[in-house]
Amino acid sequence: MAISVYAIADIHGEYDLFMELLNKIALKDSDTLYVIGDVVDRGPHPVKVLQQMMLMPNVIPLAGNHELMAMECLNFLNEEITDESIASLEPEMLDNLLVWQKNGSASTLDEFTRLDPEERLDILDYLSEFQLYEQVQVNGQKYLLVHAGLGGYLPQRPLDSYSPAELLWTRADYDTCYFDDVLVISGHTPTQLIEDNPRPGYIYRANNHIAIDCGACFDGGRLAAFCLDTGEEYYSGDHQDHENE
Ligand SMILES: [Mn+2]
Repeated sequence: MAISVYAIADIHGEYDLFMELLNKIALKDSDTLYVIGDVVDRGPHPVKVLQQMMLMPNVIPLAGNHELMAMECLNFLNEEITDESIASLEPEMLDNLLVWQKNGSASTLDEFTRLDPEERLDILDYLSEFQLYEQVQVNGQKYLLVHAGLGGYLPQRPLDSYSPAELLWTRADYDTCYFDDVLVISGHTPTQLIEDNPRPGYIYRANNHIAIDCGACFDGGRLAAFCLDTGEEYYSGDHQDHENE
């Protein structure tokens, strides 16, 4: 039986699009699916997507900048209020909360607060497993999977020397080929926003970059899956505005 490897990025709470896309690629238990960050925030059901991923041992989750923000804030908010936690509400934590709020935290917080304490801890445990990047080889082709990056790029710089911010916040430089023999698959920047992209809103390939965030949570956007074995692209139906639930 042929085994396939797929990548999806920037699901952003779009549970229905995620399920539709899983159906479309007919993901088998023996296949591997890398989810390259930004599962949470913006769209309606971030926690529901996380819980679905938790049921799937063949999903390998990588962190996005939104998971970084959510982790910091949820770990803080989930602690019991004590003298100590009030004292730790320093300007830096207030700033973290504000930045997260500006970046679409509402749906994540809303679903998270509806969970019982045990379910909350399961979510926090799961988020703590998310890796910063992953290197894989499929059919002899090397890939680097990373949400954004690489801030402070230098050709000889070892990957483990990049900071979380450089990997998860800095937009990829699609004009620069980072590695001659490695294809870099990233999300973070909706392909609608890549300059001179002939196919905005679809997977973008140039200079050994494969950009797969097709703006699922935005009007006119879609969720994309990239098959590392075949280079095939799969898309959810176009994003529809959903009713508020
Ligand atoms: Mn994103």
